[in-house]
Amino acid sequence: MILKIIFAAFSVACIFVQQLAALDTSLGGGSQDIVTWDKHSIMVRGQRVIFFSGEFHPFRLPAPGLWLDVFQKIKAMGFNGVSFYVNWALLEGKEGDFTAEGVFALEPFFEAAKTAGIYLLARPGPYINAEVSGGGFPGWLSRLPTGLRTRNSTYMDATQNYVSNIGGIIAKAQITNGGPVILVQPENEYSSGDPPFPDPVYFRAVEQQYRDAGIVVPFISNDNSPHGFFYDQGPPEWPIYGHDSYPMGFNDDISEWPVDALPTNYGDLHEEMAPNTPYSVIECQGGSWDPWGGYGYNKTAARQGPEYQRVFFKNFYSFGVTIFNIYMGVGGTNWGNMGYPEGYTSYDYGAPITEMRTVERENFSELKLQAMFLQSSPAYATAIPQNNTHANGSYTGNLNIATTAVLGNRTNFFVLRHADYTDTSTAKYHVTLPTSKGNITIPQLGGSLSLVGRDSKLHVTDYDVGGINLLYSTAEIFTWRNFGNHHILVVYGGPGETHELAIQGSGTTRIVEGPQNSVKFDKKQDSTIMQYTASDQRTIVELSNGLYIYLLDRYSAYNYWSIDLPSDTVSGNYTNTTTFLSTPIVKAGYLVRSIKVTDKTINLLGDFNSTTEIEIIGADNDISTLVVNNEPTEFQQDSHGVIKATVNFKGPDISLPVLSEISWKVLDTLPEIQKDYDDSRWMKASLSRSNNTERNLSTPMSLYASDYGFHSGYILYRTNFTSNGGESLHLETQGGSAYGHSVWLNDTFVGSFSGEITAYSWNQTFGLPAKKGQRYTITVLIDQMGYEENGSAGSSDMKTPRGILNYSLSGFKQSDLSWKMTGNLGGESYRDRIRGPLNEGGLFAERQGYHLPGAPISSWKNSNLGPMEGLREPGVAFYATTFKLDMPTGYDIPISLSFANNTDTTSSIRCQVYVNGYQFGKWIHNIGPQDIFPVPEGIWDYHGENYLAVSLWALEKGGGKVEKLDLVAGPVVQSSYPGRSK
Ligand code: IPT
Repeated sequence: MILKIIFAAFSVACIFVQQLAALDTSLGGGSQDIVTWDKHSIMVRGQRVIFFSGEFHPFRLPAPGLWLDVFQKIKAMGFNGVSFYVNWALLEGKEGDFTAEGVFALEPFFEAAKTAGIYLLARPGPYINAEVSGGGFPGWLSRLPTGLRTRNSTYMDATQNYVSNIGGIIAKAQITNGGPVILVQPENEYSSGDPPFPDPVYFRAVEQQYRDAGIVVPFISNDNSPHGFFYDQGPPEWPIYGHDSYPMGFNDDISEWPVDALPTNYGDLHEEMAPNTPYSVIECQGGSWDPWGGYGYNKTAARQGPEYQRVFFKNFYSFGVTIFNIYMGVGGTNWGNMGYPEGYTSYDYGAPITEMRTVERENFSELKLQAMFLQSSPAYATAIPQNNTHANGSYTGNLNIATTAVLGNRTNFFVLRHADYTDTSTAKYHVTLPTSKGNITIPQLGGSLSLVGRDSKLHVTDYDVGGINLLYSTAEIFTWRNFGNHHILVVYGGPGETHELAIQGSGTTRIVEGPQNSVKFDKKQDSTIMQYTASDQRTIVELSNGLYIYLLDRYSAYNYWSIDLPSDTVSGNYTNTTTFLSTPIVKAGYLVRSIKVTDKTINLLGDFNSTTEIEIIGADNDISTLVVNNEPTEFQQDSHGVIKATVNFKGPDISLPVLSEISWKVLDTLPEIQKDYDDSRWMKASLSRSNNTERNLSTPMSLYASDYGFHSGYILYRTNFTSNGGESLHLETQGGSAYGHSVWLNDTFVGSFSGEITAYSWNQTFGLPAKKGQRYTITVLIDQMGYEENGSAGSSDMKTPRGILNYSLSGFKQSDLSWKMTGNLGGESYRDRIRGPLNEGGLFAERQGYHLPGAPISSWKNSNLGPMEGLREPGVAFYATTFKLDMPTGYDIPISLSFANNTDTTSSIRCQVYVNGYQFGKWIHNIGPQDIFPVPEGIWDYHGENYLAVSLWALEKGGGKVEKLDLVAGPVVQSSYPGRSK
């Protein structure tokens, strides 16, 4: 089957060989030799790099001063890479008008990556998916009379301005120019669509656009799953072949894992499809997006939590993956209408680093253990994954356990899991592993090993600990260090598990910490064998060859940090196993960012959320000064060289304004329903045809918002008629999942649709209280939720129109009515170049710029409680206030806006919040699930005046209010990161 697909793709390719010949022959490899690859891994200046990367979207954190903080946390997780998308819709809101300045500028992002020592994989699209409006396509593409993601020149020409500009910006940041970018992925999951899609000629043409823009580093692809697309084309060199994997699916709350979801054949497929490129997973599920009405991100994080990470990620290690990107590595925010209709404001994703940039999820700690192990194991990069067709029972004789081997020249890796990976029971086993001393059945010192439910473990044999041979270990390795004749090895196991290790060479052993009977020792195979049961009381064993072994349980191991410093002074490479493996290990708490040893001084930078005992393991014996977060700190150094100190946590004084107690101003932001409202400057719906290839018009004039250049937020329509008495109005509107609409006849409310998760469009008939002979205005307000994605190549899904699709007014012909409409001020000629093309919608207050700091609110009416006062009738109000923040320095304290209503007593309301002009939340109480909206420092001014505005649209009779609105601070971290407000 797979071969058939490959063959089909190949034959399609052959047809286009002549066209391909016309393209630049340097495709695939680029014309540089800094980043190279072979079948095992990429290499940077000849040094192998296991590219462990987390997806991070700068456009979802519009506070450039925080980017370095995020990069440092990724580095602390043991990762050396970040993959990032660029969102075209934000950079070319108007065709031909590309701009990437301010919060949209990428140069500071590149600079921060470089400072932290993070390599970048750039994924600029032009199509990105990513749960953003239109999958990253700007709204004006809706008007192209062609399918999207095709070789059609109308589409290709439309992409050219963006690709040449963004390609040029990325090109400057390539490693060949001293920047952090080492890989580029053109397009995104260009893998599905009705035949003839996916089209190899189109794919090549996109690559060519990027080559023309100056990209010389290798390309990498991301097939949506391993089909093998485009691997076998493009002489003389191929791009690296990669694919994505989301085995757990999305929006599932079930604690049961899906069956048959563990991809055990991907290693074999890789050998069949792309054996000459490193095995690469470009998006490995690291959480999940969450839809309107979804379960919320804590559930996502738990479902894709440590058990999932161990079973599914270690399965990828069993295929020898060396390019491994976790999607998402870092949560973010769909601020300013950038999200797609299925998603709400938060894009936390349940990621290891949260939307608030905290690192307290266990997902972070587990990934750190895994990444740190692989970065400490250079032998892994070249080890060969073995076919695992007969994995069940192999090496253990226990058919309930599957073992897959990755065999090196000398060092071997074995990945064990339950044969039924969903099994929740514990399996006992013995394992017989090949070693340089022959096959050894483990444990040798009695008892048995155990694999708890939904777990996976890595065992090693003949593993090099800086010149000392670890003959085998069933305990997992966190990391090791080599300091001349002083060595450290840190291992861990699940609490209560028995583990056995063998260190080659005779010699004596001594327990230097922990109960004297906690380890069984013996000598066999010319080695010291030791067995321990993992617990929260650590044991440290000293061997006479200078090796100290830290025997831990997994939860204790979470507190250990090992930092790969930003760049190697000799090669300039951002990661260097040799220097990394001679930097002291730190036991601390919340986060360690860096450790530097110069002369006799140690400088440690870390973040603390409680008073923490720290240890520095592997420092020279003559350290005279310890500086923690720039403060000289008292310490003791014990006879084994371990430095111990206490870092005190002092809770900050935080005073935040109480939003129900400060003064608010209010404005009626629906003047459109008033008699004297002047809509003469609105856009007349005058197009009798639409280029929209997704849907034919059902109205004499197009009412698709995209035809008039309105692509974000609320949209409004108005029409007039003279009544014959008691008309009924039928409307079909469309806005995407969870959207809503309200309709007025003059200033009389006639009805609403308050939204449903599965209702993308809605038909509704309204009886109008209209009196014969009188002239009326109908006003329609629609919440459009963003454009659909366009995942299927060649389709026009993103053009799915927004606005009024159809209408009829009893007793009138459709053509008797003429409509006017508006959306954001200026449409595609948007005015706010700071916050970009999507941040504003068509609400009156937005069109006046009243969401921006400096709005003339003093002339507005006073409002006692602001949005907590609310409306007694359907309508839209705009509340605003200003207040000062004076947050303590030396801490990282996220501030969120928290909405709370009692579900039973509330009618449908929709709120949007604006912080200093940035729309940072859409709260739809009757849909949910998001009530708390984090806003980053940088959007808040932590040391000055802030302008907060909240729009409140009450959709039902009786109006509505926000019952409780608060500023919430925390979690509080005493932070060594200085650069937040920049
Ligand atoms: C994959 C996309 O490439 C990525 O942009 C994002 O949308 C992700 O899904 C889901 O969060 S597409 C894959 C699920 C088929």
